[in-house]
Amino acid sequence: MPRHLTVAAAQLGPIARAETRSQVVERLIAHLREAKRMGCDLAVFPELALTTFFPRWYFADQAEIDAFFEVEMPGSATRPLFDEARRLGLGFCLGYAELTQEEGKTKRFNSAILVEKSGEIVGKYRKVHLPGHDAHEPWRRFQHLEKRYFDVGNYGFRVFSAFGTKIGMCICNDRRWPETYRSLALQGAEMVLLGYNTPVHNPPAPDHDDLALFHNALVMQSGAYQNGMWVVGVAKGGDEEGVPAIAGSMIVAPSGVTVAACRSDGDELAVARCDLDAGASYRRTTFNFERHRQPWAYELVTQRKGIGEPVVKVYDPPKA
Ligand code: ING
Repeated sequence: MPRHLTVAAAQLGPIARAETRSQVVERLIAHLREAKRMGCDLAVFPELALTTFFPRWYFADQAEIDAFFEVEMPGSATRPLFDEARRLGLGFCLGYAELTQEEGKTKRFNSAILVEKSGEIVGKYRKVHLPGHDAHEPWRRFQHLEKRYFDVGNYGFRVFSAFGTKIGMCICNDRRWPETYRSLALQGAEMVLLGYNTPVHNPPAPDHDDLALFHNALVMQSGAYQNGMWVVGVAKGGDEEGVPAIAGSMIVAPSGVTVAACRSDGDELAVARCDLDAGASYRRTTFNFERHRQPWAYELVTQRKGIGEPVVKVYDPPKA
């Protein structure tokens, strides 16, 4: 019996700093209703989908920073989103800034949750790869202070049984690192959901700017194909507070082919009816991890003894 999941990449255009949580939640609810009309089971929202991408600014005052964080999920402003999703019978994935107490310490994470059609939170992820810098760097046209404002995610990469499949999550910069997809695939993930805020201009490497959309597609299509998984990547795009960000939201099949994509850089849905068995032929042949992978070979085995020839430890490969 074929298994299908109809998924919406629920792209957002800019969120102004002045936009309240309730105003943003109204936009998210409009997406949920349209996704339901289009027959979706699941809607995927971008990274930090409740506020403007605040790491673009340096704030000296912690209280100003913390105003962008959620101290409970759902909270009063986000409960209408959960209620509407449950009423519609739709699940969703939501990126947000999480402020929490752990072992008596205040922690701040760039997080995402997976919410089933019942309205229950069935998965949570905290961003591992934090890009950018932690000190204020006035030379930049805009800041990218994720390393200053967030702790490194402490859940690692995990897979959640939901929507009749196994779903992994990651966030934005995570999508650029092949280990992200592989560690989820090794746990049996059939689909990876991710949101992103990606400025067109990367101050330390302006020569990469023209390739921003190409790199965006490259990393998600590669991740999908090399692991026989569906990848759903959802942007917050457009010119947000004077900083242009790429859009390019897309749904990529395990073949690596993009089967649905947004055309605008505003609020837009891209929808695909995903065959959850589409990855099987890749995982059974080309990317049969059990048959073809050689984990012992991937260790970094070179070490230098002072100056001179690297010492490379030679392994006797385990008997096949
Ligand atoms: N944003 C960017 C991303 O990885 C970035 C950071 C931009 C990295 C351009 C490299 C080049 O898509 C976030 N939020 O991670």
